Amino acid sequence: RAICWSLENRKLLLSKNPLNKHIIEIMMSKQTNLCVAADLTKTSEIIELVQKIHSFICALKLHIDIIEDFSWDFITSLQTLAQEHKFVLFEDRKFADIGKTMELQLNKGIYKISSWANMVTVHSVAGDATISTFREVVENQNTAMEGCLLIAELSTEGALTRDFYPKETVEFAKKYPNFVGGFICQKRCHDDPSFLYWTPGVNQEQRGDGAGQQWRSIQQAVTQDKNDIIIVGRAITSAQDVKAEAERYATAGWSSLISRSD
Ligand code: BMP
Repeated sequence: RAICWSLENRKLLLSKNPLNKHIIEIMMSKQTNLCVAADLTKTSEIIELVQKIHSFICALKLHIDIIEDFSWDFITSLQTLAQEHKFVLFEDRKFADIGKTMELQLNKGIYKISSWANMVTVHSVAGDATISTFREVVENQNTAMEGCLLIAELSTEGALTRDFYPKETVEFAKKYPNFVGGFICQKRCHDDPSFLYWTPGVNQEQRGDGAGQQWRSIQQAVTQDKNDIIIVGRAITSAQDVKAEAERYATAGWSSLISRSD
């Protein structure tokens, strides 16, 4: 039987995973599959950005370690905005170490990521035992964490995430369906609609940044490559009119998603 990939059809399946349940509800009620990458280095810049774009996003992706004036007030402000305007806080930490070290990086240090991030990225390179340790930590503690995404494929030129790599990553995810919500990938890397497929490397105007990043259009990312959620950074954050650009990406992203034929 053919799988139907419409969100409506996948809702029940997706809702078995706590992270995906949260995301799908936001996506459907706000009609957006846009995640903005807020790669800015000042807390005030991030807050200003969110104030402009909150209606158009399902997730706000951060690299907390690039912020120069980190504070707990900043986290509280983000949490208030996320609660009020319904989006998830996504820390793109790309954990990639032994389980014990990942646990320390998740819970300790300056940022105490697990105390506020609803989701994080995890590399599959260290093997699935590390993912299982990670899951245990999250399940046995009182954290903000709802789940994670595994990095199946990177967007950069020459990335080693090819050949067997995405496939083996999918095998790891299948072992922890309650914890792994989906993948960071370029092309939909699995035929299971209970995962969400998130894709960076999206820009309507430019094709590369001269530093290895490879961009393609929303149409390519969603219609051809069959991803669900687009992750967009500079195309929006560097725009003259940030709000209008966020709206343009959200509208185009959503219409590509809902008009996809499979
Ligand atoms: P931009 O749209 O400005 O290129 O930003 C893309 C964002 O997605 C960055 O935050 C980057 O860290 C992240 N990212 C990526 O570009 N490619 C990947 O394969 C994985 C990522 O997390």
